[in-house]
Amino acid sequence: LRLITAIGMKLFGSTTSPYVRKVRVVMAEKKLEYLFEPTDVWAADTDIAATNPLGKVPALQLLKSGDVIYDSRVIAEYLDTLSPVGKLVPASGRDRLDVKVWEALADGVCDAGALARLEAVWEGRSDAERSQAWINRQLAKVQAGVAEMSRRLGEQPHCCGVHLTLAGIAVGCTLGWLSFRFPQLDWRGAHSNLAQLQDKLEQRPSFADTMPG
Ligand code: GSF
Repeated sequence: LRLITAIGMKLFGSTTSPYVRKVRVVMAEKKLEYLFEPTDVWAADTDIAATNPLGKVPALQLLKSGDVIYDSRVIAEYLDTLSPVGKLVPASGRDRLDVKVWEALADGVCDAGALARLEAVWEGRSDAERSQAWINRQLAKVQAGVAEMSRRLGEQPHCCGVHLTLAGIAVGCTLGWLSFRFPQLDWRGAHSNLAQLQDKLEQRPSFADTMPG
């Protein structure tokens, strides 16, 4: 007997975005199927705004209703409700709060890193318009955020509790993106506990199949 399930979701995204990767890893860990629509939000002719008025990825279209949901935190939390397989966000209380703060921290590091990178490389800005002071301000947040991840992790094998949660997924996507975009930051050299965590995460098929680039 073969069970045929219609694929009900389309994910708009790129293979370099850490936020998109977070959603793809959640999909894989939850064993959910989806269509992937490669989307370059920086292309001159992008029509992403027709899907997400904020012009950003990830955006997830629910094919039955046509509704589009964003951003990655909303999508990840929604996906976790779709299947009981591998619960990634605790239902309530302190554990739930911990996972959400970890995710905010990990995403916040990417937010600051992305602002620094865009200031340095965005084509819409001339060299005279680029501010090194702004880049430094954002990179300081990246450094402080990574240090806080290391402090929070301590010697635990997981960010929260005794198995993988959305916290670990968000942290892994952030660290992978930092290695990809800011190799000179050398977070591995500075924080061996995070390096150990990342090595374990990257052995999971969900991570191995979604390496940035
Ligand atoms: C951030 C998405 C985002 O900045 C989320 O989904 O969690 N808080 C949101 N996406 C970037 C791509 S990337 O930097 O990963 C994006 O789409 N930027 C386009 C733009 O015009 O800012």
